[in-house]
Amino acid sequence: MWLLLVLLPAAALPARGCRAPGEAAVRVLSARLLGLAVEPGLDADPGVYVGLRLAGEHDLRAEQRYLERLRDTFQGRYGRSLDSASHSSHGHRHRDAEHSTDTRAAAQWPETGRLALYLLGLRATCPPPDPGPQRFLVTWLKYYLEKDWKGSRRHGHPLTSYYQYSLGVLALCIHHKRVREEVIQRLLVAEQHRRFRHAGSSTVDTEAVAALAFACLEREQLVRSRLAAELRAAVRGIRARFVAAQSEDGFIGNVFSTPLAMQVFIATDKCRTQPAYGRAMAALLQRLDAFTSAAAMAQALPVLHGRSYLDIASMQCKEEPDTLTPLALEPLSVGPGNMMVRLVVECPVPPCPQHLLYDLPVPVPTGASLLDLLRVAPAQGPQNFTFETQDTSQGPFLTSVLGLAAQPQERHYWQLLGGLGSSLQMGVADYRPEDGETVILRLSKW
Ligand code: B12
Repeated sequence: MWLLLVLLPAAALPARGCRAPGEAAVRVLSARLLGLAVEPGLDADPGVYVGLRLAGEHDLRAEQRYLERLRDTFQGRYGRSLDSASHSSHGHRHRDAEHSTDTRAAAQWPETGRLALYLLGLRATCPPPDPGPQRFLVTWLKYYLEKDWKGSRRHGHPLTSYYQYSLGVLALCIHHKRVREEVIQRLLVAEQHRRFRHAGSSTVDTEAVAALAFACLEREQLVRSRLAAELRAAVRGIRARFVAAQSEDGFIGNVFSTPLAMQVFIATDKCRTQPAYGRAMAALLQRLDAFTSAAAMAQALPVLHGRSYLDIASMQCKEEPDTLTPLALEPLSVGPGNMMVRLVVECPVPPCPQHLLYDLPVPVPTGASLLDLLRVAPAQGPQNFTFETQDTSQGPFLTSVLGLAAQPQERHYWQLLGGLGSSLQMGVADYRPEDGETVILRLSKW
């Protein structure tokens, strides 16, 4: 079955004339994403659905079931008007108690990015779903963008992040909905002043999504000509910075941000003329094995089919090859030998009792992940080593260490670093330390 899958020709999908490599490995990646999507237990994720829809081959029934799972979540939360949500949050009684709790929660903390990805997914669905219920979703997304925008005025940044804010602008544009020019201006000014940087991460992912939003607004003619010219200049600047930032090995930012950066070349029709694009594609094809989480795979698949999120706006429902079958990821082997990794926990921000909370060598089987290591880390004195994670489509996100939970509203997070202080480029489940290495968990602000 494995062999058959690899030998079958991949469907060619030349979208807007950008090269789709059509390699067997790309098809395997699609099949693995499908495998993760049909796995029971994991919550459905709108970004994963977008990835499945922008791939070349499909399992249409599995995609339909996945969409139904998403619909259950999102229609429950956003399937009614904002007015009814604000009424229910002021104590009005509802027949459907569960529904009203869900809508009330929605009215509080913006879920800009997930809602934007869901709307992108709906627009990428064939045949197009009934547009009626989408009306409320669009209103909710506009409301979240405004909340984010106000947050950004008070604190100097959106309540969620510039990444999510950009996704919000992009999704409304793909649905051909206008947003206030001030909302766009704020993103543009942040880009012009290079405000996307935050601790421990490069700006490439966020710049790429912002550039896609700008390119969409310009292409769909949703802004006045003066602003359109500014957006065009910003996209040109971002593209030039990507070319300058490309490393010797072909990546832009790192392996995980490269697909998003490549989307900008596709969306602006530079994929055939810009050599950086071809180099990035070659580099990506060499490292498809790095894409192990559903979210990472879903972000890589569009460019591997020569597509960007902007193609969703002009998606035409033709017959789609219903030929994909799910493939399970083989677990990586560990052992037989053992290794020693030094685990350090640092807490340098205000709520911390002291700076250094933990520092011990931990014996683990060779090839163990950081997550395996955390599970067996020994007690230091009277204190057991404890930690908590939360499942996301990127994998388990470390939320708490030694009883100290990072407060997302304070923009605190448990950052993962190597011994020399460099931020790791993978999460706890994917990172595999080497013998003798030091790993630091540090409560940081981003
Ligand atoms: C913003 C962001 C963050 C913020 C998230 C907080 C927030 N409220 O927004 C902060 C700064 C906390 C963060 C932390 C980390 N991040 Co980050 N992050 C991003 C970014 C730019 C956008 C994510 C997003 O908003 N997606 C859209 C929303 C709608 O989707 P979502 O699924 O709801 O997003 C949530 C999860 O993605 C989660 N999250 C964010 N980063 C990570 C990383 C991992 C490994 C996990 C499991 C979850 C996770 O927080 C998001 C917001 O709630 C992505 C870029 C990208 N290409 O995806 C990188 C990205 C996901 N992060 C990455 C990494 C490596 C990390 C860290 C491991 C860095 C480090 N060395 O500490 C840590 C996670 C450590 C931990 N505690 O487990 C990598 C993941 C690579 C991979 N596939 O393994 C990415 C792809 C960046 C990159 N190009 O390298 N990140």
